[in-house]
Formats: sequence, structure tokens, C-alpha cells
Amino acid sequence: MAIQRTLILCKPDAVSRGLVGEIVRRIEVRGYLIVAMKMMQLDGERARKHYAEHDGKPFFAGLVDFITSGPLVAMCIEGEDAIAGCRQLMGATNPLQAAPGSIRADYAQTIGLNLVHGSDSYESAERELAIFFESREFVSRKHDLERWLVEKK
Ligand code: D4T
Repeated sequence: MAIQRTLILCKPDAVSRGLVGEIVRRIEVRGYLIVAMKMMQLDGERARKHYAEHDGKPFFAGLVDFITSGPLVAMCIEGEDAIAGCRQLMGATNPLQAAPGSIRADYAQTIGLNLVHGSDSYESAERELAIFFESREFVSRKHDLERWLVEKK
């Protein structure tokens, strides 16, 4: 077990459907802490950087168009094994394969409009957080983290 930070995005479809609150609620009731959060609209350059691993794939252009199509909410989430835990909350990339009860299974229909993004590894989290946040934008939730870990025991 390790305390990790991960990047979570409520994508433009989540914002336009009014699902930001529900996504944040699920993250918070799990006990994860928000240590940075902002609404923003991505430009193409930053979107291509974020999705660089998919450059050249047939869905890449559509993915960049979609993620830049409207405002999104970016968050840095902290907690024990938060990278895998948030991926579990989100469910599989394709909503049809997402576990019942996950965000994508409950609220999404297609892989293209799947509401949320979450980093898939420590390396991805570090790389992606640096695309969305400057170091001064992170707050310390040290006391909340200690309280949460004690109460959970
Ligand atoms: P993100 O990155 O949005 O959290 O999604 P995942 O980590 O769960 O999935 P991914 O990186 O494999 O895909 C990124 C993004 O591309 C869209 N996509 C993906 C798509 O439109 N068609 C496809 O065939 C795939 C594989 C959905 C998520």
C-alpha cells in the first residue's frame, strides 16, 4: 500500500451532462482527497500532449476534438493506492465492459463519451499531472489524510 496521486478528468461530456458533482461525490465518499481542482478548456497542443500515447491511432483526431470541445474539470486525487482505486471507480474504458456500479457502467454508453479519465500508472500520473497543474496549485491535505487513515483502521 502506498499513498499515491493521480490525475482525474471529468471530460466535456461529464460537464455538459451535469455529472461533475456525482463523479466528485464518488471519489470523496471512497475517502480519496482532492488536492487540486480546476475547470478549464484544453487547447489542441495540450490535448495532444496528454494523449501522446495514442498519436497515430485511428481514434486520435476524434479524441483530441472531443477533449477540446468544451470545459473539463481536472483534479489531482490523493489516497492509498489511488491510481488503481480511481480506475476501479471509473470502470473499464468501454462502458459495456465496465463493472456494474462503476461510473462508466452507470452513466456512459460509448467508449468515445466515457465521462472520466484517470491515470493508469505512477509514471502516467506524474507525467499527466504536470500537464494540467503547476506545483503551487497543489494543497496539503496531510491532516485529513492522517485522520482518514486512523479512522479506517
Ligand atoms: P482515458 O485515457 O480517457 O482515461 O481512458 P482509458 O485510460 O480508460 O483508455 P485509453 O487510454 O485506452 O483510451 C483513451 C481514450 O480514447 C478513447 N478511445 C479509446 C476511443 O475513442 N476508441 C478506442 O478504440 C479506444 C481504445 C477513450 C478513451
